[in-house]
Amino acid sequence: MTRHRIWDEQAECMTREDLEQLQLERLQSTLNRAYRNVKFYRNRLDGLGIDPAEVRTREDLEKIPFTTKEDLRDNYPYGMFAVSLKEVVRIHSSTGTTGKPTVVGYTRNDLESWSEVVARIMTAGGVTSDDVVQIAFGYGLFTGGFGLHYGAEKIGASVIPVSSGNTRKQLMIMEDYRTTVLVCTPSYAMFLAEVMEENQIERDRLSLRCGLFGAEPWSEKMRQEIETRTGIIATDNYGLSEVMGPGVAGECQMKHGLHLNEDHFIPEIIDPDTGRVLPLGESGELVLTTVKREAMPLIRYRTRDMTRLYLDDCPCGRTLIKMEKVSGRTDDMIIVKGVNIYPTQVEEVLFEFEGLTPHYQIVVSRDGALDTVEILVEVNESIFFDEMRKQRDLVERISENIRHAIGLAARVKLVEPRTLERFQGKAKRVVDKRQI
Ligand code: DLL
Repeated sequence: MTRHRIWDEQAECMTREDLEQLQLERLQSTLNRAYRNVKFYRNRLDGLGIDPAEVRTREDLEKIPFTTKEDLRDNYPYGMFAVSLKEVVRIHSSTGTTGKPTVVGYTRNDLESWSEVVARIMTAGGVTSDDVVQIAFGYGLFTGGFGLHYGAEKIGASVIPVSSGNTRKQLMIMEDYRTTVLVCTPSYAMFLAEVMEENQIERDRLSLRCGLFGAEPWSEKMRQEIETRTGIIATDNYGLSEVMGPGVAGECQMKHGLHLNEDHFIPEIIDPDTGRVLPLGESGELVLTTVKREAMPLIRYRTRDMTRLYLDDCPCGRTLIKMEKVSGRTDDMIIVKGVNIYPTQVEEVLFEFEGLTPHYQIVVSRDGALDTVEILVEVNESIFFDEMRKQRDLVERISENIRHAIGLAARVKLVEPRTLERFQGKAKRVVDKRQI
């Protein structure tokens, strides 16, 4: 086996002891700066009588309250900045589907750190200076496009900043410019694979080798489907704009958990209901503290993402803590009759059946006092033309497996090929009519 490439061996392969020492030093300086320069943190710590100098261990960090999305909104637009605007050289923001978006600032050093951590996860995903990288994430306020762009450039790859959308053009570029690495959301990769098949673009006419996918939850089954249909190695990478953007964590080609850049972000897992910190290995909500960021340090930021942290001996040699593939967001999770459902659970089941496409939508409605779940699943042409009896039989089998997987009866409805919406960015899988 070839030696695994590592972008920054010193940072990514540290002993746990050295890493924890480094984290602590950086944490202390972050807390001091946040206390001195961000009114929100000063008021909060003063209110609780906490002196940042008292935080001497990782356990002490637990005394500090969480920072939430609401806190960022309350301090809109620049209230969370720890530097003056003069030092800020870039501004991004989160999508802000509800209320005001959250604004994120970067100093020149922050941009440098950002491109470093993205270079790490891209190298882990297989990117080298010989690659031609097609970035089909949106460029703009969303951090996906620019984030991956600067990481790939740092590695020295040839970057094509095509941005999102225009699927035919994406495929033309992919073929003509001999793209070797595709960067986008997994749902868009799936859609590209579909359009490739429709247009009879054979896999071997393309030079694609790897795909680095992220920005939304996706199941293992979805990975297998993308890999089989496109013939590439697909890895997952994770991040969020509030703490920086992509580059927080990413899989290596072992595809067994995401290496989290712990020298930049201290992770914790909490019980989302009680806020209690859970022991290593347990599943819960990921909380991140930035320890290198200058413009906007965040202390114990509640990501709302559900995952698990663990340590293992990854054959790639990285010693950074691992994060399991994110199963979903606490706010994407639908609670029906007290049962928690994540779209990825439904996705896993759908992939078990022949004749279905990976396009689906979960619709939750309220019928009187009763909540009902309907799952719309797009079928492919072969099933569509099948007789009614076969279709009914398929619906029954899907319903049975879904009931088994989520512990709840859902109505399954097959819909015609190409009728559900396709997404060029993040897919929206749930329509919750109860809130309307
Ligand atoms: O999605 C940053 C990003 C861009 C990550 C490109 C990876 C690649 P936001 O728009 O702020 O930032 O959305 C962040 O997306 O809290 C998760 O809920 C979700 N998310 C991001 N990556 C993954 C992933 C970017 N690999 C929110 N798996 C996060 C599951 C993900 N969910």
